[in-house]
Amino acid sequence: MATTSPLANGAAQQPQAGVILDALIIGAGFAGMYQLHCLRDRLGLAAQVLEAAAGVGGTWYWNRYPGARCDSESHAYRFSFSEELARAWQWSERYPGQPEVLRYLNFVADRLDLKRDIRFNTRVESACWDEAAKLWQVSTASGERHRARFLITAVGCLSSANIPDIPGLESFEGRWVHTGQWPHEGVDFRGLRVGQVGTGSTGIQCAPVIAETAAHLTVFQRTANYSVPARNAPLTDEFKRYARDNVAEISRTMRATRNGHPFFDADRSALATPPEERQALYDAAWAKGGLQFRATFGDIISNLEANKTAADFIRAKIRGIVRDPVTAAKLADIDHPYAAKRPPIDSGYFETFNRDNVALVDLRAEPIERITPRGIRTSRKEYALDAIVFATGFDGLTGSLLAMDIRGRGDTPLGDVWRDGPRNYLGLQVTGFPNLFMITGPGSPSVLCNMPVPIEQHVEWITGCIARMRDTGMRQVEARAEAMDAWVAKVNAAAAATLLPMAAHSWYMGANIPGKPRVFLPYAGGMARYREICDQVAANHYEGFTLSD
Ligand code: NA7
Repeated sequence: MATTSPLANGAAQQPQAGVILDALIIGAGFAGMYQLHCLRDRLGLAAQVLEAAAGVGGTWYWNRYPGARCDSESHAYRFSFSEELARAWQWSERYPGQPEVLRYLNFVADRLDLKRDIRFNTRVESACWDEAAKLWQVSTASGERHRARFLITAVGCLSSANIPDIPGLESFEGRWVHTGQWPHEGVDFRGLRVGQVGTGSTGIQCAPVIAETAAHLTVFQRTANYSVPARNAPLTDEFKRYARDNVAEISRTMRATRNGHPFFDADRSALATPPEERQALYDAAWAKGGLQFRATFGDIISNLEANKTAADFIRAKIRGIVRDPVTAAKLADIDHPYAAKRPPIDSGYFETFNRDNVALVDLRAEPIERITPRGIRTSRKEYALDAIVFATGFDGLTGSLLAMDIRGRGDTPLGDVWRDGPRNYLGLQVTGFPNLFMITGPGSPSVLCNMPVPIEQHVEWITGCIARMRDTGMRQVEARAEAMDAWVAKVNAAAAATLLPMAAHSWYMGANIPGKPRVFLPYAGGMARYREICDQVAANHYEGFTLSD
């Protein structure tokens, strides 16, 4: 391996293509940035990032829709590997908005001097394992070819936009846009009749903001959703001081909890708590707001009866907020357990339906038939629209990986190995794809967590593995088939121990994408447990992997 980066000449220009690198990293969000820092600055390797966008940020580069905001609390939405770095940044709100998160990631990239080793505007199209040379050959959309010993995908879990294949979209005479590909110059909805399709976390964030400027907003709801108020607000000086003075303690808590958030699930049971006390605890959690609502009782995501107490509480809140009883009934007609789909948090979502310029269309009662030049036609009528916002989510966890043509040993496409659903070991490696690591792909706790936490853990584990290989003169690492089979079984068992698979239409199951195999994608056993397993594997000489020269 190179001991210094051939690219590290300090020049503020795009790094060159063509040299053989120790590692290529795909994506410059949280994951790719930290992986570059670890390999280049800690191990002294020649590493480079290829990034499709014109800047760093990943998800936060693309998702610029109105109201885009992080659902993790700001003091925990950060890198934790450096106390100094954590103290050097000050968030302004309880939940940072997209522009502030993007500023934070640029701040980190500049502070660590990462941009000189990131090739921007470079979309990877294919990656092929060259068995003879023991190198990954990577090709980009602009025709560049790169070679590297290790290939690390840091492509994000939610970056392949799901634009529904609704007949007639091409005939629409107004403007349409997907929230995950929002134009940088913004969209001016003033005076327009807007239709919004989708009521997931994104739709719930953007509807209240769009309604403020649009002449009229029609929300097309296929599946009614729970949401808890975020209670976003500027941080007080006192809280800022707390966050700065307790960086290490907050990071320790994030690493110890099931979901990487800076709070533990209560260990009391909803069922064992007397109804009046339970109601008071839910009231307090509702007043406090945020994802912590889910942690009010320890059995909410594992016991259906316990879950029903949370679900009924939220349904009652919806009916209490929304004045029109018909609209309230549609919004509260939720068909899955609370938090079995990703639980949104909001800033005035249900209240938005009390505005005169907002209407709800229940697609279960009147499915979309087609898009016409003038709007959306359901089985009941045509809704006249000037603009359509697709808040329809992503081909999650596997979409961005399979969008690249990745081929392992024997020219085998990853898509073939994953035909019936993704298979890997620890979420990190696929048998037959030596020296390819995935950060927060399927089989990782990933999207069930506060994302920086699994990202840092994966990056540090991968860095440790590569360091061990360097120190022992090994050139190849590959997951063993039996280890991969055992991990797939563990991922399935972990999901089965929760209520999560009960939301049959969730993107956790791949169910939002027509034709995608229905498999529970992330590891639901908890981040803390996952970390223990990975540490054990490393301590046992990378048990389940074959390291060879
Ligand atoms: P989600 O959570 O996948 O939500 C997408 C929404 O779009 C959801 O309400 C879907 O209904 C709806 N949808 C998708 N396709 C269609 C079609 N064809 N017709 C009507 N409605 C449709 O994506 P988000 O962007 O909101 O959130 C993704 C993650 O980003 C989120 O979980 C956070 O982690 C951040 P469905 O429920 O499938 O019936």
